[in-house]
Amino acid sequence: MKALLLVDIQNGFCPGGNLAVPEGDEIVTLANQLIGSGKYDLIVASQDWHPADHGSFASSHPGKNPFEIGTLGGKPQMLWPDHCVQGTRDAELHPELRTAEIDLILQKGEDRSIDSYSAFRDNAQDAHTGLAEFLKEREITELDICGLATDYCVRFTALDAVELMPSVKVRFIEDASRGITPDGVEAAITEMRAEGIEIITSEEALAG
Ligand code: VGL
Ligand code: ZN
Repeated sequence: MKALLLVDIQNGFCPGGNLAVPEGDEIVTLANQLIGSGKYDLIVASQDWHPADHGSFASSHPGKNPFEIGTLGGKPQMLWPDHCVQGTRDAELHPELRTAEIDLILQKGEDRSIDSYSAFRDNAQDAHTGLAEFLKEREITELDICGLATDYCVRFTALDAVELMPSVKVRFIEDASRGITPDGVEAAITEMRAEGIEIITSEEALAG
């Protein structure tokens, strides 16, 4: 059984959003082709879903600016602009994404005391979202992952997928993803490849 995991394809990570990823919106057409391809038995989308006072926001740290390093829960934390606040337009999935065909929309990042890049568990690798169990129950053996942002949420989601479901074949669809910085994307791809994740194009994904 094969699943597609669409990571954080939200207004907040697209141009005009609060934490815009360059060209983030350009993946929506490819994501829709993957959704409609008939290649997947199951389609899951994750959604960054923060309370307004989330601890990853620079605005929660007096004197700090976005993209500076602060601390959260005693650990270094990249401080972000306020983004994907629950119930706002910024947090909505991109309006052109074919959401009717998505089987599960999984929200993450609700706990203000910790960030959660991965769709599987928080950054302390502590609280699990239940996604691994959900995929195991549905006997998923192959998982294709794409979305935003390659260097943060996609990266940690893919690495957790191989760690938590060692028997599942995990692939990262590079052209259906975008990152915040080119260096971050390069490091993410190197790390994913080193962990056995196959780096593929959407053309390869659509071909099988
Ligand atoms: C993300 C930074 C903060 C992401 C989410 O979706 O990659 N990045 N929150
Ligand atoms: Zn976030």
